[in-house]
Amino acid sequence: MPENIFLSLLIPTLNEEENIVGLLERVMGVLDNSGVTYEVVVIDDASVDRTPFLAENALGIKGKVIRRRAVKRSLSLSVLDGINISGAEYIIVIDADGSHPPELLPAMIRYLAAGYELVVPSRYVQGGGVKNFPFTRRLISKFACGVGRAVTRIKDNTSGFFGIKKSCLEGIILSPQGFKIGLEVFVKARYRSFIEIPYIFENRKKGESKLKGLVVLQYFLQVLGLIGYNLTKNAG
Ligand SMILES: Nc1nc2c(ncn2[C@@H]2O[C@H](COP(=O)(O)OP(=O)(O)OP(=O)(O)O)[C@@H](O)[C@H]2O)c(=O)[nH]1
Ligand SMILES: [Mg+2]
Repeated sequence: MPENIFLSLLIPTLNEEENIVGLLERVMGVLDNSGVTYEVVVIDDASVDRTPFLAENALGIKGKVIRRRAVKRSLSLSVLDGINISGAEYIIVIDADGSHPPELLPAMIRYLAAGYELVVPSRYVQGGGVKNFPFTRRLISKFACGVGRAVTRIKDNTSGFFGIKKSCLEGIILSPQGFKIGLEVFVKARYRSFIEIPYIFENRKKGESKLKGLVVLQYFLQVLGLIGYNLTKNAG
């Protein structure tokens, strides 16, 4: 494992008190054994439960919690806050609900260190898949990723699990409406190489799902916005 790597691991949270401590313990266990220098940044969007408090306790000196107090919650802007305060060369973003296995972090770091500027764990490349994911969610996910292919070559483009060289993000403007932060980054960031690596996504076991009807509608608006973005970029 490369040792001269400095990594910021960003974890956006909203009411994840049932998941955050277990996830942080897994994350820190994996990263402590990996030999990289790292900080964990939890970006909490005014959770109404004990998430930020539990995260601070679990992290100790290994990271920090940003407590957002914005008028409107925003997953994209939360991740952007994390990127902005990070001093690291590499960023990895991971969900707090346990759907994304932290055990994949060393492989992601190895690919970043080998020169891939974007690394995306993927359900939709050979060897990848989902576990305990209801049939309707599977369909929605596949359909949404298919739609996302209109704006990016990344197959698992609705995921919030990715690693990127921070310099590829300089100057990019993320949409505050974008719930699918990965898609925003896959379309807007300036990376010269990427790789998707297979993994098994596991449906959240605890805590409330935020996937409501409105989110699906927002997603289609987000894709339309990104089609417009690509057209303007290509024309300019
Ligand atoms: N900071 C911040 N984090 C959020 C917000 N909404 C969701 N999150 C976090 O972002 C990650 C992804 O959200 P999820 O609710 O898991 O979204 P999902 O995976 O599409 O759907 P479910 O797992 O079914 O809920 C989790 O770590 C959430 O706690 C938000 O508005 N602000
Ligand atoms: Mg989830």
